[in-house]
Amino acid sequence: MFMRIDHVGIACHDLEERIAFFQRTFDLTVVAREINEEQGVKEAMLRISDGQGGGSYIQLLEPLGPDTPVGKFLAKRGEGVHHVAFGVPDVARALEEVGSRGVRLLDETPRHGSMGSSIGFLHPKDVGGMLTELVQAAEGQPETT
Ligand code: V0V
Ligand code: CO
Repeated sequence: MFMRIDHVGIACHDLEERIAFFQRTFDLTVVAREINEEQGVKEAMLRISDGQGGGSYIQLLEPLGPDTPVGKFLAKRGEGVHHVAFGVPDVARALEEVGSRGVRLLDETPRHGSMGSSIGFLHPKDVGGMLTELVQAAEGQPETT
């Protein structure tokens, strides 16, 4: 079902500061930035590698407010790894399959994700404590801009 690790999502208080750290420390490059109102985040994608069907990235996440998934996470746990996202060929189908295997879906149907992707989240309590995201990359990935 999984083709790759699409991204690791990292919660931070200050997106610009965290981007600068990852750039100067690991020589990573920002390839996309987005404000996603529905998810309550301002985010940046830093490319690690390209691959067939999509690349792999670090996703830095700053909450748009305290009453958002990342805002609540920061208040409760502080900065750090927020979720792990796996690349799948068909996210709607993957959600359906995983749901039928007894894992609670936070999204019954795919939502809009970074860089035109379609995404869906699984409940962390049903995945051994790891908030898990399934990602179907946009057509035409990997992007090279
Ligand atoms: C909460 N819990 C976590 C967790 N967040 N465990 C591991 N990792 C996390 N990130 C635990 C929490 O400690 C509780 O355990 C339990 O789950 C229920 O949490 P809660 O605090 O009662 O509930 P909420 O209201 O904080 O909601 C948690 C969930 C929420 C996971 C349901 O954050 C959610 O719906 N997330 C999905 C959307 C999201 O995260 N969007 C932001 C990324 P105890 O204390 O009861 O043991 S957007 C993104 O990645 C995009 C756009 C993209 O990739 O393109
Ligand atoms: Co994500």
